[in-house]
Amino acid sequence: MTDTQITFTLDGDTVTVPEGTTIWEAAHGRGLTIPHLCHKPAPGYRPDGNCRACMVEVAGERTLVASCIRPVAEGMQVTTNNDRATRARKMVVEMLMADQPDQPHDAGSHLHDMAAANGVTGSRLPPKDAQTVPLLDNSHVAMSVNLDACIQCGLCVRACREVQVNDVIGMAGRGHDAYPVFDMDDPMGDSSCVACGECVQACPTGALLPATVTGDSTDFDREVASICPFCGVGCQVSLKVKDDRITHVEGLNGPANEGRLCVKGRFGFDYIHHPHRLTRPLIRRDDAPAKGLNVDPGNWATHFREATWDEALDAAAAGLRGRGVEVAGFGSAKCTNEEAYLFQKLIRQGFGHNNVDHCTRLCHASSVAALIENVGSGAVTATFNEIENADVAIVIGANPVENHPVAATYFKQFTQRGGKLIVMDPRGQALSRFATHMLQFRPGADVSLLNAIMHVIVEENLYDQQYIDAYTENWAAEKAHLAAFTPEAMAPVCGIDAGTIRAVARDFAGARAGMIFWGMGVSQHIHGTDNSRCLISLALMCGQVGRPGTGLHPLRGQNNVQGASDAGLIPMFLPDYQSVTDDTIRAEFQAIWNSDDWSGKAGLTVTEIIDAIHADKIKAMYVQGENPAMSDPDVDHARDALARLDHLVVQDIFLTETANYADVILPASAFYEKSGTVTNTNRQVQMGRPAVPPPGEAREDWAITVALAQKCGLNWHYDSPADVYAEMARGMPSLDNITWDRLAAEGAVTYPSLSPTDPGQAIVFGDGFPRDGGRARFTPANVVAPDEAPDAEYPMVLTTGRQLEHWHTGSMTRRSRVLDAVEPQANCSLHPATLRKLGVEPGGMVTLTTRRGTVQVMARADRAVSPDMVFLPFAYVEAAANILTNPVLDPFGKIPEFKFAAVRVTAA
Ligand SMILES: Nc1nc2c(c(=O)[nH]1)N[C@H]1C(S)=C(S)[C@@H](COP(=O)(O)OP(=O)(O)OC[C@H]3O[C@@H](n4cnc5c(=O)[nH]c(N)nc54)[C@H](O)[C@@H]3O)O[C@H]1N2
Ligand SMILES: Nc1nc2c(c(=O)[nH]1)N[C@H]1C(S)=C(S)[C@@H](COP(=O)(O)OP(=O)(O)OC[C@H]3O[C@@H](n4cnc5c(=O)[nH]c(N)nc54)[C@H](O)[C@@H]3O)O[C@H]1N2
Ligand SMILES: [Mo]
Repeated sequence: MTDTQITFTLDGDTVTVPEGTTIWEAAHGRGLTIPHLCHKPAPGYRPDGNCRACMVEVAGERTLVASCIRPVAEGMQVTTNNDRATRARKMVVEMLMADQPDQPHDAGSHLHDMAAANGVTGSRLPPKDAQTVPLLDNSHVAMSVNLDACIQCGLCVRACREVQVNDVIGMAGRGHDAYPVFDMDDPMGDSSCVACGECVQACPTGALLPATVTGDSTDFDREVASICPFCGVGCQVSLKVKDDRITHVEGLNGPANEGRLCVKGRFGFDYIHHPHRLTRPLIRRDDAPAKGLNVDPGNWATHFREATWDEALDAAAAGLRGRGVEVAGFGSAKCTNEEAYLFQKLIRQGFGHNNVDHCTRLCHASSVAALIENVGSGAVTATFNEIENADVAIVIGANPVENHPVAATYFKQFTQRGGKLIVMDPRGQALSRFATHMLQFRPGADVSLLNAIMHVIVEENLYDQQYIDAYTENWAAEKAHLAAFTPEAMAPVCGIDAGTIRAVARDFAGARAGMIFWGMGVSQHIHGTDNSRCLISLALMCGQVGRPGTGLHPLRGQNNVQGASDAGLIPMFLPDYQSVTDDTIRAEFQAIWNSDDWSGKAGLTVTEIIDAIHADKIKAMYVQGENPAMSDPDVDHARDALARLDHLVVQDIFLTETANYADVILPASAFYEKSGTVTNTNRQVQMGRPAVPPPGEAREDWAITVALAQKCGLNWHYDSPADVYAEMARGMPSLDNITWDRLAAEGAVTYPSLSPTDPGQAIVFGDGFPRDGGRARFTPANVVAPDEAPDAEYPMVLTTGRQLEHWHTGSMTRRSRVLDAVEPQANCSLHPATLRKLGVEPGGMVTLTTRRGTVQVMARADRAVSPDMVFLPFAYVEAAANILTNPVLDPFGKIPEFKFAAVRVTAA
C-alpha cells in the first residue's frame, strides 16, 4: 500500500482509502459484512477470488466483480446492497450450503455465519452426489477431518504451505471433486503433520476442527486474550472458555505471531486442568519417609498433609525468617514480570543478600555476558520478524522448528522469498532442507568455524570499514587475532572444508542485510561466552546491526526469561541489569523499596547455590516455578543438595521432582489463571489475562510471595499486579512510556518505547551502543576444547536438548493429553549405522553411561545425528538426561556444558 489516497463511492457514500485497498477491505473497514470464504482478514491469507461469495456491482462493468481481489479506483461506484449483488452472493452461499452435512460439524463456522447473514437457512439445491473419498478421519489426537463439509476453498493448503511452510496438505482430485489430502493421501494421524493447527484455524466450514470441538466452535462462555505460556516467541492467543475450562485456542494477531501458533500453544493448554494440579498447601508429614525422589504426584498422602494457607505460610516463613545468607531463592521465568520482580526483592530486602537466580543461568547466561560486555545490552538488537527485511540469515546452535516453531515459520518464508539461510549445527535439523549452506560441523567447535569465517572476511577485504570506524572499538586487535585462523588450519578442527567456509563468509559479508540467530548449541558450553563473542564480532565487522533486516538475536527460551532477567532475577543485577555492586544504584532501590541496604556483593548462581548447599553454607531455599531436580546438570548432585536442605519451600502448579524434597508446598495458579505482564524474545512486553480461576485454593504467585514476605517480617502492601508493575517501572528505565494501563489497552508494546504512543523500537543501536563512548567492542576469542574429550572408556559424544512436543522437565507437557499422546516415551536418537553396530533395532533400548551416571532409554534411528553422537532430550524423569551431563561451567556466564559429555552407549 502507498500513501496515495483513493476516493470512490460505496453504496452511495463517498469513501477515501489508501491506494491498493480492495473493495472488500474498504467495506469491511466501514462495518459492512460481505461474505468471504477464500481469504481471511487476519494476516497471511491473501484473497484468491475463487469462491465468488463476495460479488458486488461496479458501475460500468457488465458482470459482477469479486470484491476481495478488486482494488478500488478513483471515482469507482460500487454497490454492494442492490438486488443483483445480494442475490448473486446468496446463491453462492446457498450452493455451498446444499453440500453441507445435515448435522453440521461446526454450526458456528464462518460458512454458517455467512449463511445466516445472507438469510440462507436451507438450500433449494440438491446435495452433491455421494462422495468417493473417505469423508471422516479421526486418526489424529488433536484434530478431526470432516471432508463432507469441505468447500474446496484451498485455505488449508495455503495455511500449511504458505503460512507454516510445512507442505503436508495438498489438493487431490479436480473441480467439484477436489479434496485436501495429507502427504500421499495418508490418514492425518499417520502423516508428517506437526499439528500446528493452522489449517484448522483457517478452515471456514468445520471440515477441519480441533478434536475438542464437536458441533459448535462458538459454544463457549467467554473468549480471553492472553499470551502462550510456553516459549519466548510470545504468541498472542484467544482462549475459548466454557464452564471454567478452556475448550480450544486460536492464534491472535500479536506482533510476534500474527495469528500463528504451534502444537503446544494450540493443543497443549490442558495441563492446567490435569488432576495432578496442586489445590491446597501441603506440609511434609513428621512421619514421612526420608527425602528423596519417592513421591507419587497423584498420591502424596504418605509424605505430605494438607494445611490451611495460614498454617503453610507460617511454616514456610518459620524456616526462612532471620536466616540471612543461609537462604537462597530460585525464581521463575514461567511467571510474570511482576512475580519475578517481587521474588528478587524478597530475597534482597528480606535476607540481605543477592543469592537469587533462575533458569537463565542454564540458558543464555553466556550470550548475555558477551552481549553486555560487547554491545552494552543483553537483549536482542532486532525482532526475529525483521528477517522479513534480510537477505541472509545465520541460524547457529538453534533448532527453531521444534523450539521456536512460530519464529521458524518466518525463517522458512524468508527462504521461500529467496533469502539465503546458513544453518550451523552438528546435528541435521528441520531447517536443513531450507538452507543454502548446511554446516554440520564438529560439536563444540564453534569458535574455530566462526574465526575462520571472519578470517576470510578480513583476508578478502569484505568487512565494512566505515561501520567499524564509526561504531566499534578494538578492531585492530581482532583483526590481528584472526590472522592465525585460516580456513585451511581450522577445517580439521571444525570438520568443514575450507571452500565451504569461504563461500559462507562471502555470502554473509556480501549481504545487504544479514541477521544472526542463536540458541543453546552456542551458549551451553564452557566456551559459550566465547562463541557469542564471535557472533557479535561477525555481525559488527560486516555492519549488520541497527538497520532493517540486520541484527543479533539470541532466541530466548522461556515465555518470560527476558522479562524475569530484566526484572532483576539475577545474582549480579538489580532490575534493568543495574549492578548490585554499585552503591548509588542500591541506594536508588532502597528509596523505591523503603528498605535498608543489603549486600553489595554479587550473589551465587544456580549451580553455585547447589554447591553451597553441599558445603553447608546454604540451608534453606524458596523455589518458585523451577524444577532443578530435573533441569540442573549432574542432577544426582543437585537432588542430594535438595535433600540436604533443612528447609525447602516449593511453589509450583504440580508436585514436581523438586517438590519431592519440599518441606512446604505452595499451590500456585498457572499462567492462564492470572494477570500480569511477560516479555518475549523480541523485547515485546505483553499483557497476560486470566481465563479461568485457579483450582481449589491455589493462588496467584505474586500474592503468595507477598503473603510470604509479610510473614517474613516485611512491610509489603500490593493490591494487584498493576501496583507491583508501577513500582517496578520506577526502577526500570527500559519501561519508560510503557504503563500498565497502556499494556492493558494495547496488549503489547516493544521496549524501548520513545513516547506514550510509540509502539516501540523493533531495531535498536542504529546510532551507537549503550557503552561508554557509544561503541561496540570486538573481543577476540580463542579455541577452547570441550571439557570432556571422548576416550576409550567413553568414546562417544552426548548432546542434550529438546523436542517439539515437550517442555523442559516435562511437568507441563507430559500432563497435556495431545502432547503426551504424540510423544509418550523417553527416547534418544542415534545414527542407524551406530545402532547396527550396537546390534540394537530402532525402538530398542540402549544404556547411556557417563562419568556421572547411567540411564536406559529407547533409541530411535536418526540420520541427522552423526555416527559418534547421541542426542537425548531432557524431558523424561525415567531417563533423566541430567543424570549424565557435565556440570563444568563457562567462567563468564557460569553456564554448564549441557551440550557435550563423553558417553558410552551399549545395548541395554
Ligand atoms: N518444544 C520446546 N521448545 C522450547 C523449549 C522446550 O523445552 N521444548 N525450551 C525453551 C527454552 S528455555 C530454550 S533455551 C530454547 C532452546 O532452543 P534451542 O537453542 O533450539 O535448543 P536445543 O534443542 O537445546 O539446542 C539447539 C541446537 O544446538 C545444537 N548443538 C549441539 N551442540 C552444538 C554445538 O557444539 N554447537 C552448535 N552450534 N550447536 C550445537 C543441537 O544439535 C540443537 O539442534 O527452546 C525454548 N523452546
Ligand atoms: N540436559 C539439559 N538440561 C537443561 C537444558 C538443556 O538443554 N539440556 N536447558 C536448560 C535451559 S535452557 C533451561 S531454560 C532450563 C529450564 O529449567 P526449569 O525452569 O527448571 O524447567 P521447567 O520444566 O520449565 O520448569 C518450570 C516449572 O514451573 C512450573 N510452572 C509452570 N507455570 C507456573 C506458574 O505459573 N507458577 C508456578 N509457580 N510454577 C509454574 C512447572 O510446573 C515447572 O515445574 O533447563 C536447563 N537444563
Ligand atoms: Mo532456556
